[in-house]
Amino acid sequence: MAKTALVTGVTGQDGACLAKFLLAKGYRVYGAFRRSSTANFWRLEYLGIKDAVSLVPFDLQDMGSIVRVMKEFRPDEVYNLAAQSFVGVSFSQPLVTANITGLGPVNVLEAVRLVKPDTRVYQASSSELFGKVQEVPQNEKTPFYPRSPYAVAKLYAHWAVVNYRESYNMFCCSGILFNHESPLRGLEFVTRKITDAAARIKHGLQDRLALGNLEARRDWGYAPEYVEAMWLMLQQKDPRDYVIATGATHSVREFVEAAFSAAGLDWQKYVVSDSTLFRPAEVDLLIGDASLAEKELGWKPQTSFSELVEIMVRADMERVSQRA
Ligand code: NDP
Ligand code: GDR
Repeated sequence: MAKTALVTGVTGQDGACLAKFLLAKGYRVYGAFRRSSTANFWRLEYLGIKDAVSLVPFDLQDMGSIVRVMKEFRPDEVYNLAAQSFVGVSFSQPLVTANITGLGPVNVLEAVRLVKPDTRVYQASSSELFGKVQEVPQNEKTPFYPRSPYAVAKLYAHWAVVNYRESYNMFCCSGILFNHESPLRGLEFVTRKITDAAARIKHGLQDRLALGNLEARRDWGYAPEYVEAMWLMLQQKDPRDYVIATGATHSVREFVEAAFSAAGLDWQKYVVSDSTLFRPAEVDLLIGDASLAEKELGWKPQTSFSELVEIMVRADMERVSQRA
């Protein structure tokens, strides 16, 4: 019998990448998506898997809808990737973010507990939990210090997972994933905003790129590798939370330089600073130590920073040239 997985947030970057990964492993994949007036399946179409995923409507804020999905499909594994995931917007929409990103995962945990408590649950935690970092690099034992409504909400969900594991002996765990990017990244995130702009400027469709804080440093990895780590966590004998990261850090400025250079452009001619894009509180430096994941999951990052930038620039150049 094929294993079954429910992936929430299947229309997002990670949901689409994970669905592709699980299908290749022979899983039956139920992709949970929220209804909107305009269909948003471009990532599943880009990966050529839209028809292979069984799409089920639900909303993370509506526990009844998750209970119904659990009762109908009784999945072996649930990957809860759905969230209001944009840190910048969380400052202007803190309550929506708290409801979706903080309380939403508790709806999933409760639905699993009530309907099929032996289902294994993965929760998408984040390096944003480290925020104002208390040590460098950050590992599973580093104290948290969230710096945004998004991170505060994720912290609530993170501890809810620990609590369900300890209270009900459920197999649930969180991956504390550092930033991971790909050509499927949303355009609001800085990497994709940069690679898309570089491609559009190169093709004469745009003449400037406004950015906020260029000095923030992130540990950027390649998304298709990170979804494998999610799966590995649910295949272990015992549930445990893991940091997933590359162990290298780069500034936004370095990302801009590399991306514009890959597009054959001098970034200084096009990039302007926009103070409205600075955040009320910033996470200045993230760099992860994923040695526990390497030891216990056998997981190691494969794609370097410069390879990641090239993959993203190439994909955006192709996309833009097809439209131009
Ligand atoms: P995206 O923003 O690309 O995707 C988020 C998904 O959540 C979308 O499918 C979105 O649906 C869905 N969603 C949002 N609100 C609801 C809701 N109320 N009900 C149902 N679905 C909803 O995020 P990523 O794929 O990049 O990230 C996946 C998860 O991992 C998120 O939880 C994110 O916070 C977390 N994370 C991501 C990291 C990264 O670097 N990418 C690093 C660490 C953690 P719709 O398409 O309709 O908007
Ligand atoms: P982040 O990603 O906040 O780390 O969260 P994002 O790409 O939005 O920001 C990274 C850094 O770049 C700076 N920055 C800008 N950011 C955006 N979006 N737009 C700009 O114009 C801009 N200029 C500078 C930001 O200030 C920040 O320092 C991502 C999300 O995927 C989360 O869901 C996830 O949990 C974390 O990564 C790990």
